Amino acid sequence: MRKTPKPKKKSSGASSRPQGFRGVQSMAPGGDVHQFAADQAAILTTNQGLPISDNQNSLRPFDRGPVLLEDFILREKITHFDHERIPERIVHARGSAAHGHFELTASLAEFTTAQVLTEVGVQTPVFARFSTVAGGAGSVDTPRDVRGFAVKFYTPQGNWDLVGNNMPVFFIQDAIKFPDLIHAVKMEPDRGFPQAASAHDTFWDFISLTPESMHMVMWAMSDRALPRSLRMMEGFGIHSFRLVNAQGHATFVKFHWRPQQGLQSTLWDEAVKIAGADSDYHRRDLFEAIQAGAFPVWELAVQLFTQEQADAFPFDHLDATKLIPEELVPLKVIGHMTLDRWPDNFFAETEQVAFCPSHLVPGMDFSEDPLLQGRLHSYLDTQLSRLGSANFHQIPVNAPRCPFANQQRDGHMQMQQPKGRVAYEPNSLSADAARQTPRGFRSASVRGSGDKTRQRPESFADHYSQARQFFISQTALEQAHIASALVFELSKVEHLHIRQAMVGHLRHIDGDLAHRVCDGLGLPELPAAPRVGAPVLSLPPSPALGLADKARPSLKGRTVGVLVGDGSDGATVSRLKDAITSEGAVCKLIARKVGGVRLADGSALAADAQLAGAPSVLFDAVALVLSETAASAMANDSAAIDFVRDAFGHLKAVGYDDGAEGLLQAAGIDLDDAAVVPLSKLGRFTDAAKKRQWSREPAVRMLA
Ligand code: HDE
Repeated sequence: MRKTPKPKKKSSGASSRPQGFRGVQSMAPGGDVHQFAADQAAILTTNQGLPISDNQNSLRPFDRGPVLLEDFILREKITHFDHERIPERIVHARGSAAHGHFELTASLAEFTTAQVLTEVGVQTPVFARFSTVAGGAGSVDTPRDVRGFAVKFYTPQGNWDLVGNNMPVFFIQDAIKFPDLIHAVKMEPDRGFPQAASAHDTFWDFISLTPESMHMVMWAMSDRALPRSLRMMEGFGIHSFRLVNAQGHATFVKFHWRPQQGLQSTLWDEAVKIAGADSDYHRRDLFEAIQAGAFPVWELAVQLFTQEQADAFPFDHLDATKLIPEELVPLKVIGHMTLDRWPDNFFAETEQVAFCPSHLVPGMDFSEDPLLQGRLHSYLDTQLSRLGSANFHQIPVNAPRCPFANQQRDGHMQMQQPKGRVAYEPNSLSADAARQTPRGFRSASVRGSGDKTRQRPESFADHYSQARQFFISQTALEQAHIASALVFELSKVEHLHIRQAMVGHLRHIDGDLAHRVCDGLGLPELPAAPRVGAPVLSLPPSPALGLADKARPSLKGRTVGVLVGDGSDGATVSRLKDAITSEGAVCKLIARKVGGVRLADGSALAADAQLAGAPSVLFDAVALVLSETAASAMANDSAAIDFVRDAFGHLKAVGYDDGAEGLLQAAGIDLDDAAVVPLSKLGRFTDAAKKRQWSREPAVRMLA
C-alpha cells in the first residue's frame, strides 16, 4: 500500500494557508488547525493519493450556491462513509479482543502431532475475542448472558481457532435448533425488545419446551453469567475434539481455560447498575488492564480420555449439554495464554476477526457431536455474509502467519497477485506450484454403521442428572442466587403457563429449588413435573463446578474508589493510595468535582472522576477520607449515600477515616460489620478489600 508522503517544508497543496473565509473551524492550541497539521501530520489525500487542500468545504459554483456533482472529493468521502458498516455478528455481536501469546509448558506429543501442543517453550501468537451472545454490537457489557471465549492461535501449521464459551455446556444438543434458540432469546420480533436480555416470554417459552436446556439454564442463572471482568472468567471448548498422534491414534480431548486472576462475578443488582454507569465496563476493564501492564493470563488445561473411558461414562460425551466432571477425568495443565496488546484498530481487528471451529491444524480432529458438526458449516457461511468475500482470510487479523498457498483464485477484494499460468492441481507446468503433502491434515479414522436417521440417540435422553449435580455442587449462597435469578427472569414472563412449566422442570433438578422458585413467583401450588425420557441419576457433588471457591483473594488488577472532599487529610489519602497500589490495584480518587478538592493543609488534590459519574459499582472496594464538614454535606447528596450504601450492599469492603463516620451513619451502614474498617487499620482494610464479604449477604438482601 502506498504510504502518505510526509510534508516537505512549506510547499503547495495542504500546507498552504487557507485563503479567504472558510466557515467555522476548530483551533489547535496556539494557532490555526491547518497550520498545526502542516507542521506535524502526514498530508491528507483522497484514496487515490491526491493531496487535499480543503477538507472543510464542499465545492460550489458561487459561495451561497448549490453543491456541484463534480465534487469528487466530497463524493468519495461520503460514499466511503456510507459503506462503513458491515453486518454485525448474528450472535456474539458485542465483543472485545486483545493480542497475546500462548506458551506450551507440557508436551502432548504422545497424543498429537500439532506443533502448538508439542513444542514446549515456544510462544504462539494469539488473538482472543470475548463477547456476550444475545445483544447487538452496541448493547451493554454486563447483561445476564453466556460469554464467548474465542482464541485464534497463529501456529506454524496454520490457524487453530478454539471457539468456546465461559460455560462448559450448551442449551441444545443439535445444531438444527440453534436458529430457534437464538430467535427466542433475541429481542421479540414484533416489538424489538428486550435487548440483550433473556428475561422475557419467548426465551422461557422455548426453554420450557426444550428440556435438554436445563443443565445450561442452571449455569446461565448462576453468577457465572455475570462476570466481574473478562479477565476473571473461565473458558471451555465445550465439545469433545480429537487429538491424533503420529501413528494415527486418536484420543478425545476437552479444552479448559482457567484465569490466573481467579474467577469473580458481580451480583445481579450490581450488574444492572453497572450497565447504567458504564455500558463499556468489560471492554474498558480489559483495555485499562492491558494499558497498565496488568496482563491477564489463563492456563490452558485439557481433559484427555479414550473411547473405552467414554463408553463407561454415565452420559454421552458427544452431547454438548453434558460435561465431564473433573473427578472423572482430571484436568492437565499444558500451557498459558497472556494477553498483552490491545488492537490498533477496533474495526480492522476485533470486528473483522473471523473465527471458525473448522480451523484446526494437523494432529487434531472433530468429534461427531451434532452441535459441533453444525458449527463447522455455520461459521464459514456467516463470514461470507458478514465480511462479504471468500477472501476474508486475507484480512491481516485472519491471515495465517505461516506461508499459505493453493489454487483458489479471484473473488471480491482479492489482495494477492499469484504469478504464472497454473491455477490447478495436479499440473506438470509449474514445478513450484503448491502440492499436497504427507505432513498435511488427515482426518482420524472413525468406524460406524447404521441406518440413516433423524433420531436423537438414546444416550442423549437424560436432561436433568447433570443439572441436579451442578445445583447441589454450589454453596448455599450460590444456590440462593440461582433461585433468585430464576424468580427474577420468570417474573418478567407474562404467560403463567410458561412460569408453571419451568417450575415443573425444576422439580426434576432439586425439590427445594422448585419450591423456592414457586414461592418466589407466588404460584398457588407446585406445578406438575413433566415426564422424563430417562431416569434422573443422583450424581455426587462436584466441587469444581462451584464459583465461590475459585475466587482468588487479591487486589491485583482490581480498582479501589476513594471518596475525598474539601478538608480531607492528605497524609491519609497518600498512605491509602500507597497501600492500594503496592497490592497491584488501581486507586481512583472520587470527588464531587473532577477538578479535585482542597486538602486540610490547603493544598490541591486532583480527582480521577466526578462522584455522579463514578458510582461505587465500578470499584471492587471503597474508602472514604472526608472531613466532618464534607461528610455532613455529602449526607444530603444521594450520589454519596448511594456510593456507600451500594458498596455495602454489594458486599464490598468499606474503609473510612474519623471524619467520614457521619456519612456512613447517614447511609445506615453497620459500623460493626467486619469489613467496614477504620483506615487507622489499613492492613485490615486492604485484606478485606481482596474479597467479597459473602457473610454479609443475608443482612442486606432477601434471596429466594
Ligand atoms: Fe457460535 N456462532 N454457534 N457457538 N459462537 C457464531 O459466527 C453457531 C456455539 C461462539 O468472537 C457465529 O462469526 C451455531 C457454541 C463464539 O467472533 C455463527 C451454533 C459455542 C462466537 C455461530 C453455535 C459457540 C460464536 C456468529 C450451534 C461455544 C463468537 C458470528 C450449532 C462452544 C466468535 C460468527 C467471535 C459466533 C453459529 C453454538 C461459541 C452464526 C450454528 C456451542 C465464541 O456462525
